[in-house]
Amino acid sequence: MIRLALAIQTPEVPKIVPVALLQGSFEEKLRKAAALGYDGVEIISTNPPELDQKGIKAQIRSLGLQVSAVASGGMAFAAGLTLLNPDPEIASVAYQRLLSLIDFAHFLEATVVTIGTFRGRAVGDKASSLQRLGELLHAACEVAAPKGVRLALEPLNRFEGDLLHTVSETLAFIEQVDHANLGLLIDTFHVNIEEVSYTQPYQQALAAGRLFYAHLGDNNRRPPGQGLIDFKSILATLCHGGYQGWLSAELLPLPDPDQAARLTIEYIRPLLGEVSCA
Ligand code: LER
Ligand code: MN
Repeated sequence: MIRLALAIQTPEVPKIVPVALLQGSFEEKLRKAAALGYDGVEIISTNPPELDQKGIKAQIRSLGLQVSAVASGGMAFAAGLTLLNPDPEIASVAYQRLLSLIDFAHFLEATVVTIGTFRGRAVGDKASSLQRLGELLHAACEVAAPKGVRLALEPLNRFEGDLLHTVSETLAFIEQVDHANLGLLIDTFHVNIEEVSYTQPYQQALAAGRLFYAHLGDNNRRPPGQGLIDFKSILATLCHGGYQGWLSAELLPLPDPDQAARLTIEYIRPLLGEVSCA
């Protein structure tokens, strides 16, 4: 079954993450997500040990929500931490924080930690940066695997990253890293910029058994239905390709953070029904 989530940030994140949704306190965000009919929340965190983790888990549970993933995007957007940071001390803190996101995901019974902007940019030549990234992700997967957590690596468009833009190059990289717990997060917004088809990247990732997670955002990064992307074809590909994971709204809070959340679910739920995947 495909389930719907939306990205919200936890209170310790030092700045507003530009693709986080909903307004109010963390508890209010959870209540709004549940009231809108979302199945879960994607939790953007930067430093989980600072949080009341037990309280958060209890709130999420009491509202009947699940945690779709713990997201690392806030590390880069709000905390200045990236895995390939040229400053080795920052890179080391970033890796330790990744381990804490894995622990947090395990605690919240989430099976995915996302790796998008958090990987950082190439330092020196791309080949050695990818080699380093592969080593770090393999080591993190070794920690994550016994906890039932998988890492979902996201191809990013050329304006936001300089490593791994397309699904096929990210898949080749993942196959080289060669860990069962490393797979793909495909974000419609990045697909629209980098790929030659809306559906072929999803088919390729599904055929390889590596599609772990999916982000939703239209070509202008507004809610689905507010732009040009053919979401019906994407949903049909996912549904008929046997995708059993989450679709998570990770997009600009336009026209405002609450309406963006509402517009997304009002557009996507019926479309899942139309492709016989409700
Ligand atoms: C950034 O554009 C993005 O799509 C996030 O998922 C990155 O972590
Ligand atoms: Mn994304």
